[in-house]
Amino acid sequence: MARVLSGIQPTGDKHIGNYIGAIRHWVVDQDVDDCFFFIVDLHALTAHPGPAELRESTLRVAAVLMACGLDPDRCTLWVQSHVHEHAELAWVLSNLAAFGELSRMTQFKDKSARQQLVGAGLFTYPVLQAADILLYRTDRVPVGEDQRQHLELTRDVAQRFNGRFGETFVLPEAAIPKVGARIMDLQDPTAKMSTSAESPQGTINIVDPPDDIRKKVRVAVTDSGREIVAREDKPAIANLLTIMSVATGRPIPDLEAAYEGKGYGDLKGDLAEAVIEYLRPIRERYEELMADPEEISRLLEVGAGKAQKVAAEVLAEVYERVGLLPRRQA
Ligand code: ATP
Ligand code: LTN
Repeated sequence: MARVLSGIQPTGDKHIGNYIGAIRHWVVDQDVDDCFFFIVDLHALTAHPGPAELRESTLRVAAVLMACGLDPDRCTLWVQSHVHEHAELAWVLSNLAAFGELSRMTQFKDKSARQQLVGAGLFTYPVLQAADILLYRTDRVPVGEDQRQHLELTRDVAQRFNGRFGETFVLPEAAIPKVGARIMDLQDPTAKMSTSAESPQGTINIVDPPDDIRKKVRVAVTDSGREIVAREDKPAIANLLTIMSVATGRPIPDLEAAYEGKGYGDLKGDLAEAVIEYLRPIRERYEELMADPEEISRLLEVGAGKAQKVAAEVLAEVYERVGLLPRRQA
């Protein structure tokens, strides 16, 4: 069985881009492979969230993941900071990641341009991500398009470590879906849908109430012309058609044929209703789960225990290989 692993940030409400590009694939993977999914609260610190907000978002994102169908009985689901080995391996690996290569990370360049205090943690963010992945000897990492560069760095760091200290880490493959790996912002179809977008109107959250979804779709930016086709010169319409295709299970060419001669307003009306129906069961399950936060914490604790068993073993091997003196048994 392949080892599959991925992480998600506890920032804001997770959006339909996260669901289409990543989470829905994890739900399928958990029945096929040995799956590890976690909430990256240590990574979230790089964006300087308030303490109360971070604690609350972490629990909410756990509920969203379970509502989407991640089942703690069928996968290992935990909070990153509960397994201290992530941070420890990151320190070791930070000595194998070059300053130059970290400086070239596009996410670092984008995010640092928007922050007042650019912390060293934002710079070494991809090193912590490499530690997350390598700590579990991961074969496959299902993620959206924006994570491709971080996965390449992870492989480079793993190769460097193996070359210097002997075969220790598995080289992970990124698994990026062909359709929906980059859902765009409804207000700006040249930018990816994101939690940190300028306007919340461009982002459909997984647990948005139906009226919010109707409004966001209604005011979505469109392209010039009237044709409903997924062409490169029609990025806004192509994005709406992609979301429609995923939500209805109908291939894009079928949708293009069905909307021939119709207007943007027709597409938007149908899209809003399709998205509402697509997300309805998730929102309902989310409300149920949020009524019992104690149970969410309990499930996360079970997950942390399972994850730590693997992580502790791999970290001990790494410490040994790099020459850290073992602590004498008492
Ligand atoms: P931000 O954009 O504010 O940094 P985020 O919305 O990307 O946050 P993450 O927790 O970082 O949220 O992402 C979780 C998963 O969702 C990752 O695998 C990521 O690649 C994927 N993803 C994020 N945005 C999109 C998108 N617009 N389309 C498809 N997949 C996405
Ligand atoms: N950087 C990722 C989140 C993340 C992750 C990981 C994804 C942290 N560690 C390990 C896959 C594997 C993001 O911003 N989506």
